[in-house]
Amino acid sequence: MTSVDLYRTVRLIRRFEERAIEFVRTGEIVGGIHPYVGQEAIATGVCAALKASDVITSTHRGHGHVLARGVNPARLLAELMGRESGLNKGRGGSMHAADFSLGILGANAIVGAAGSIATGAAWAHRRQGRDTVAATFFGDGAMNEGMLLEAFNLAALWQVPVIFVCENNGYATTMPVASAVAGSITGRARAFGIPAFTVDGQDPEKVLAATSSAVDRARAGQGPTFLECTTYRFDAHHTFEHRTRLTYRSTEEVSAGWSRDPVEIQGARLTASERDQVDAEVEALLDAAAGIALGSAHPDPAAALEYLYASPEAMR
Ligand SMILES: Cc1ncc(C[n+]2csc(CCOP(=O)(O)OP(=O)(O)O)c2C)c(N)n1
Ligand SMILES: [Mg+2]
Repeated sequence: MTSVDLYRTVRLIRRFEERAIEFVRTGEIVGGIHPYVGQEAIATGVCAALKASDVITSTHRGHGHVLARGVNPARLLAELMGRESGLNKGRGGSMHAADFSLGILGANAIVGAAGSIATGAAWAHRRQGRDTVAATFFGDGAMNEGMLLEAFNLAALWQVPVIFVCENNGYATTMPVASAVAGSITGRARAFGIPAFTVDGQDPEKVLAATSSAVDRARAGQGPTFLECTTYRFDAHHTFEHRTRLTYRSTEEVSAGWSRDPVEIQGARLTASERDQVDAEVEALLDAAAGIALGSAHPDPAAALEYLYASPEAMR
């Protein structure tokens, strides 16, 4: 994966999210989204270290994860707009993107739940003799969910090839980490005997390097690794926040966050012309995606309940 490729992904996620926020404002996306703006380097670096046969699980803030995994932006945007041509036929929406053909076992709106799905999947693949690695993304808030701690336990006990990626953006909704998490985040993983590292989550190359080592360990049968990627959420917890006057973060704090922008950190590694070319490619891709999504039909209300209880086979 070249520096240009990593830049393309961070830029694609950033511009996808900015356009999605705009579609929330215009009402094309109903109900809002949890923007991934500021955290793009994590999805980019982690997914760049995986093979096509590997699997991931994602969260309520999951657009970046699935884009980095190779989902077609037109199908994701159509999904957010509830259209029939969406990734999940418009039935899943922002928080449930899944595409088994790309190893995306699903975003999950239940905080802390997807870690156990990834652990179970990695364990099952290993029992079937495959060399699959699972990466699971979750926030600092998930560190207080029992289900995730149970997943750490079995992953360590059974040496499951899973990579736990904690995106520590400093807050769970409006709750600062220091007010919610006792002890240290990596210390919790280490308590289960899981090697745990803190990584600069604003730099895709550092995330890629740390994840590559974790993938090597997992494939060599050495079990799980925990990566705490330190980051900052530049935008709202959810777009509803744009219409409120929450004061849990000062403007100074948010500006300080923007001073370590992953798009700029990676962009600085490209020449000006390389960067211009990628930016133009991304805009063209997203222009086309917006055209396709806006031109797609809404599902027939009479068919609203179809696919909700589909077997995994039906989602292919
Ligand atoms: C089990 C559960 N409890 C509460 C919620 C409501 N909720 C949605 S997002 C969120 C905050 C999650 O914070 P974090 O894990 O740090 O992720 P971030 O939003 O910062 O990306 C909460 C409490 C939920 N979805 N699931
Ligand atoms: Mg958080």
